[in-house]
Amino acid sequence: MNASTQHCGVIAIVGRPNVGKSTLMNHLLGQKISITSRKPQTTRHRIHGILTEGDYQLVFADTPGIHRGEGRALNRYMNQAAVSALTGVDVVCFMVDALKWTEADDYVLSLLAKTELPVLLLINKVDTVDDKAQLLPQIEQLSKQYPFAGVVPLSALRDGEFASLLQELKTHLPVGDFWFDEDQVTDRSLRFMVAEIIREKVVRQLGQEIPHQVAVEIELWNDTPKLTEIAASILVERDGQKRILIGTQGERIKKIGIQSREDIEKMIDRQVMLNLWVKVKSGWSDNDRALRSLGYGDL
Ligand SMILES: Nc1nc2c(ncn2[C@@H]2O[C@H](COP(=O)(O)OP(=O)(O)OP(=O)(O)O)[C@@H](O)[C@H]2O)c(=O)[nH]1
Ligand SMILES: [Mg+2]
Repeated sequence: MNASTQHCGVIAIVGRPNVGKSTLMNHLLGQKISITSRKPQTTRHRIHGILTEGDYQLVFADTPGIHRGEGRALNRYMNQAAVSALTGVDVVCFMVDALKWTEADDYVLSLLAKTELPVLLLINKVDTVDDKAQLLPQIEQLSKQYPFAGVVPLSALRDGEFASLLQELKTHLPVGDFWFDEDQVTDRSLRFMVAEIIREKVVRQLGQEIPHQVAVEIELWNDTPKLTEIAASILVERDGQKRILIGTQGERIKKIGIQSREDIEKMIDRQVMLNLWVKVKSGWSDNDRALRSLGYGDL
């Protein structure tokens, strides 16, 4: 391909927790790259999803939901990962929920105001709004608060509605060689993706019982001719959390194992033997060293 016609750039998707950022990235890519759940603060790392269409390579950066409050080291890490995602990008998608504006949205907007980047306002979850005319006053009001480069109402869950968004994003991509192979969909390793799949199942299984104090560490990865053998530890903070995670007669951890294995098999397209262990490692989520050893160091 002639390099001079190629366009490539980074699009950061930012917003408060739970507005649908990871859902949008996954649906744009037609593949699950970033884990999602009904609970806020699901995404912890910045994750790149890569979409190559013709002469355009769009590198999306999904980010942890930005929230105020410093709290534990993990929270600081997550906010930092999201805010640092604003450097070196070409355009920002600021995502909000069509029905709910909170102080956290104000906070994100105040951070964006400090940058000079073009910002598209994405009003997500419009499928939850019966009367679409309701959106107009909100759009008008927000447009007064910030000079958005564009406003796009959408539903991240609905495929096939992204043409105008992609069109708009492409206008902001600079001319330049592709950074990634055309068939590459993420910059993260398989190991990372597997750990994230397991964490997703944990977060989804646990309801509100355990706050987000769960981390996953891959202990073993062995490709044999027939199958891939994987062993992973699920780290929790306390004994009580370990009991909850294991469940009565190991029922819950078994479910987490089955669901994770099914997703991992789909992703790597091979048979998988998955062994999960639950370990108590108290204080990991507020300990900078422990966080680094779990891969939370590389912003
Ligand atoms: N009804 C509806 N629900 C949506 C839509 N997009 C996302 N959701 C739901 O909103 C919830 C949160 O979605 P996520 O993609 O995990 O949100 P996020 O912004 O990545 O959240 P954090 O990673 O915690 O910052 C999930 O239950 C999604 O299914 C949408 O367009 N319509
Ligand atoms: Mg997310």
